[in-house]
This record gives sequence, C-alpha cells and structure tokens, in this order.
Amino acid sequence: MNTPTADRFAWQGHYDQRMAAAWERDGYLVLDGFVSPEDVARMRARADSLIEDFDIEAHRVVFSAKGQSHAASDYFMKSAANISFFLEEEAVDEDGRLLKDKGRAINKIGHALHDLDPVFADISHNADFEALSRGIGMADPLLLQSMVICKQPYIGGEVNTHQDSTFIYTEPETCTGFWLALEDATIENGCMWAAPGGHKAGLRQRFVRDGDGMNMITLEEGALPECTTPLPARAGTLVLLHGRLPHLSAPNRSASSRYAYAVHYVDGTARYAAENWLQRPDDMPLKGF
Ligand SMILES: O=C(O)CCC(=O)C(=O)O
Repeated sequence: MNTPTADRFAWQGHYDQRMAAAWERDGYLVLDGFVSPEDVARMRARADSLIEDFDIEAHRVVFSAKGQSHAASDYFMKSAANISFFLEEEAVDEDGRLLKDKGRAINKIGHALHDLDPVFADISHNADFEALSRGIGMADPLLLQSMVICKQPYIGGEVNTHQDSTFIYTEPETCTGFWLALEDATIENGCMWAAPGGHKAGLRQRFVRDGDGMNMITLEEGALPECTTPLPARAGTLVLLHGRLPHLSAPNRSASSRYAYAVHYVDGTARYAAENWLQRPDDMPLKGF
C-alpha cells in the first residue's frame, strides 16, 4: 500500500481559504517556509548553547532510576516556569550516569523557553505566529509551553499516539500545537505522523493532577484513529496541530538528529483547567502578542 502524503502550503505571511479548508478537513496544516533559514539557524545554535551550559552532574538525582523518583516529578512540574532539560531514556544508566556525550543525550528542553530565552522569545512572538493563530480563529492566543525536541541520532525516543488536549485541557478545547522543524524531519529520523481528520474523534484521555503526582483518566474507550500519514518537514516548515488530532513520532535510529521547536497555545477566552500538569506561578502570567 502506498503511504499517503499530506497537502502542503507555502507560507506567505497570511492564512488563506485553502489553508482553512485543509485545517478543517485534516486537523493539521503543513506550512513550508514558515520561519526563515536565519531564524532556524539562530534557534538551532541557541539550543546547542543551552545544552552546552547545562550542568548535568548537578541533576544526577533527577535523572536516576529512569525518571520515576519524587525529584524527577518535582523537576518536571517546575519546568512549567523555567528552562529544564530531559534526557533520552537510552542515554543514561540506572544511576543517572551518561552513556552518551551530553550534546547527544538531551531528549528535550522545556517548557518556558518562549518567555525566558531571548532568542526563542523573540521568534515565538513574531508576526507570522500571530497571523496564523488569529487566522485559525484564536481570539486571545496565549503561548503556554515551549519545547526543543532533539530526537537524538540512534536513541531518539518515540512519542506515542496522543491528542494534545489530553495534556493541555481548556473549556472549550483550544489547545493548538505549533511544531517547527529546526532540521529536516524525515521518515528515517522520526518525523511526525498524523491521522487526517482524526481531530473529529472524541477526546480519549485527560492527564490530571492527583496529589503531588499525575494520573491518566479515560474519557472515552476505544483506540484512536491510526496515524497513517507522515508529515516530513524541511527545516523552517511549521506543522500546525489541532488539540484533538492523534499524532505520533517514531524512534530515531538514523545517524541524524531531528531538532524541532514546539509551542502550544491556548485561547485566553477559554477556562484553563486547574487539573492540568502545567500551572504557571501568579507572577508569570501567560503572554500573547
Ligand atoms: O516532536 C515530536 O516528536 C513530538 C511532538 C509532539 O507530539 C507535540 O508537540 O505535540
């Protein structure tokens, strides 16, 4: 069977009718040339320098026992309002000792780069992001969380099929993912895959606070629609993801990394759930444009 291909659009600074029709039909949009090569290079270099400056030894306890400890859960919760580093599962042993060079061990950096890092803040708040978020109908687009996802060569971890509204729930649902390739993402190095039209399915699960930890609760039984369509993306391409769209990325067993920058938005007119994992401190309100 042939692998389906996604529609693609060349971004020219504004959202148009053809994009609107594809967004409504598929629940995703692939927008080539959304960010200039210069801005891609700035973000890519900045991610490397953040990793270079990160003192991994100081966080040994966080990374030991494969992230199951209280320290790991606390580190994760606090990352809502800082710049934290998370390791590829295959990059450390049980004691948190690195099995790879630091530069090839980080799985992701998050979750407040868009507010705290000057390079990521500058680009995340540019006119293109504003035009697109308003184009799809957000009345008060707010940037909630940001991540650099590294998908390291050979050990880049898979991201299982999920709907982003599971993790970022608002009423009504407004979570929208802005996923930007910082390197060419291919089937070989773990590009995104999606279920076209799958955003019309119900929300299956919610990830909710439960004491100091988190719990996954089922809202609707049944498997999510299958992610049949790969979304390969040249560096600078943006993939827009509806909060209910089932999507995944496969492990990276290739020799090339697959850096991406993902920002998740919510609409400030919706009620943000107090049970979501990500809660920002009162002195760090969400910003829009
Ligand atoms: O970059 C990836 O591999 C997964 C990203 C993702 O699932 C998301 O941003 O919602």
